Amino acid sequence: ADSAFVGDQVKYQIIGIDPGAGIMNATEKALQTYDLKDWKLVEGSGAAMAAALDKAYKSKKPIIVTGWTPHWMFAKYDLKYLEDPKGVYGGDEEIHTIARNGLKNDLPSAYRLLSAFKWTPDDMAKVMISIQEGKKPEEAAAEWLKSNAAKADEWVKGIDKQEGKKIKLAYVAWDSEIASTNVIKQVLENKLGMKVELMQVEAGPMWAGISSGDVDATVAAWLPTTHKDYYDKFKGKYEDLGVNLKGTRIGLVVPSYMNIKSIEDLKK
Ligand code: PBE
Repeated sequence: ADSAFVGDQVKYQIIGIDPGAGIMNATEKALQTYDLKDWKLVEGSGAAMAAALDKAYKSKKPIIVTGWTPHWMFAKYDLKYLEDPKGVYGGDEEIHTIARNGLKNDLPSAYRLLSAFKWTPDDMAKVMISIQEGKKPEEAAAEWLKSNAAKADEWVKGIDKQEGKKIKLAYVAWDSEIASTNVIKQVLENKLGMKVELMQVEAGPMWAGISSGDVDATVAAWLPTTHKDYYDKFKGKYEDLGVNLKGTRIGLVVPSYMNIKSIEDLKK
């Protein structure tokens, strides 16, 4: 029933995503910090989390998920972040572009483009939403680039082509990163003439791949909080090319019809 304690309503489960994601570490920390001993964080994937949310939402059932912004789910459903008075999930974040050491010398044009790549949460959300509505990631990226040609022109301004040169980008199958990675891939290909290989991996291997030099770059580093462990662990073994998007957020997300406001409400 609606009046039951929220823990009983959702079987003391928080629906998580892939185990390497920063939000999973943050949520384990939250369970400790808020002393939520009875609760369990369920591992899965971004897609499985979204499917569980969709199912619950359609029947107005309670559910708690690990969520982040930008994400299409905030356009599709009426959702809210649970307040985090102890600040476990950090505040506003940024997404950074990270390159392997030596990329500047080996692929200077790609390096310059990757350093110049910058867009907004709204831009990213547009690509994510059209993928969610059924477009292939390549189509959605191409359409966004067509209607935002001035932005891409700005990123490549004054940069020489590197016709036929190969570059390897790593990303994790989070909806936000599927969007950004497909956009930058097409700019590297269509504007600089490069051949781009995309490697879909987990978060740990993504950071390890760049740090070992097996991968050239990623546009999927959430900082300063979400990927702090990776950022610190591999320090010196990669180059931080700076921010490509500002104004992200992570946390626990519930449908607005749920009668709780704060992570503290999860404690009996
Ligand atoms: N995310 C989306 C990632 C970063 C991008 C919030 C799921 C994470 O938790 O590592």
